[in-house]
Amino acid sequence: MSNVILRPDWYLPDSAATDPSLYLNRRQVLRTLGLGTIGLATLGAGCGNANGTSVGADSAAAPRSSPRPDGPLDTIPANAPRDGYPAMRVTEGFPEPGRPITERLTASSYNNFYEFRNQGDLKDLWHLTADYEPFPWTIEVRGEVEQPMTLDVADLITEMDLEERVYRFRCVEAWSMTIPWTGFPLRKLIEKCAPNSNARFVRFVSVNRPEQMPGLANSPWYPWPYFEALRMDEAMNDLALVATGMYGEPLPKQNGSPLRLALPWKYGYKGPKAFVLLEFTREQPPTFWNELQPAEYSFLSNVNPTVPHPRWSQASERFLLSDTEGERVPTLMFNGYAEQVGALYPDEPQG
Ligand SMILES: Nc1nc2c(c(=O)[nH]1)N[C@H]1C(S)=C(S)[C@@H](COP(=O)(O)O)O[C@H]1N2
Ligand SMILES: [Mo]
Repeated sequence: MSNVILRPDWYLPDSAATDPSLYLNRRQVLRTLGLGTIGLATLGAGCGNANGTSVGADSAAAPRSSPRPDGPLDTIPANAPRDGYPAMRVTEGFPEPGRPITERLTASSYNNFYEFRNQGDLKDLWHLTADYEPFPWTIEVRGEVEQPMTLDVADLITEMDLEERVYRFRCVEAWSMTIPWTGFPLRKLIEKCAPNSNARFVRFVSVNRPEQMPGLANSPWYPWPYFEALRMDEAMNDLALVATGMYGEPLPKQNGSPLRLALPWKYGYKGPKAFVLLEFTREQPPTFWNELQPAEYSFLSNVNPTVPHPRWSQASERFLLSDTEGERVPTLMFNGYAEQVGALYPDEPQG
């Protein structure tokens, strides 16, 4: 489907990006930017008064046996398939992001992945992923399908034509990045699953391994495992991507290895990481954040600057270019993808 294919440009060695002092200074830098405050506000949003820092996180932590990774990119699993990497960049069918790509180390060291959250700087979790072993990995497919099946993810990655897509990424907490994902359309995965004509929604459930994921052990008040869902017409949209990699390589663990969804018109939490189940349903399934705080996190959760979060405006966002550069910019309708997805949401204010 692509006439325009560009070779990714960020393979050029960039010594600045690998200077450890950059990420060692992160906390300090983010505090200066005011991001620490946003993070704390969101913690309250997500789990009410069950504030993670008040729990004896160390005593509850899963035993950690593997050595701490040296840096955020050392968490790319050694046994992740690399066939098809780096993939050719596709630019047809959706707009250019209109802003530069976020620095790679920032995208892999400022994360939301509650299964790994511990204490302190809650975004700083890459070093807690040592015990997590994504491969081998299978996905169970069930519900309204012709035939339930189990898919091996390494096979899937090898068999799919991988492509690179540079998407804008917007978290509900009002920060954003620009990410070069590697992956394949969710539509292709769904076609492989062969849903029947009763299927109106598709539900995703993330992995639940408390012995490998310290955040699971430390936050029993959440309804683990993480669960999300989309309407079928959303899931079949061209923009919906199954990401298996980023920046030309397989996903680091903290970014959702071995696979996660990238839905650029929705708030980040609509894209489950590390899912192990795909279930096709007739009825709208419950979703994790919506179940916890329905007034704050809707089922659709499209990026919409005219619909404020009850506790903050969504009209603008802090665009994180690097650990030290975070400019406040206006948020765009459907995160800039209104032309691609606006017709799916006739009831949503689009002014
Ligand atoms: N399983 C799972 N998936 C998840 C989350 C999570 O905590 N657990 N966090 C979500 C949120 S809030 C965001 S913003 C993105 C963050 O992706 P990143 O860390 O790769 O930027 O993942 C989403 N997917
Ligand atoms: Mo998020």
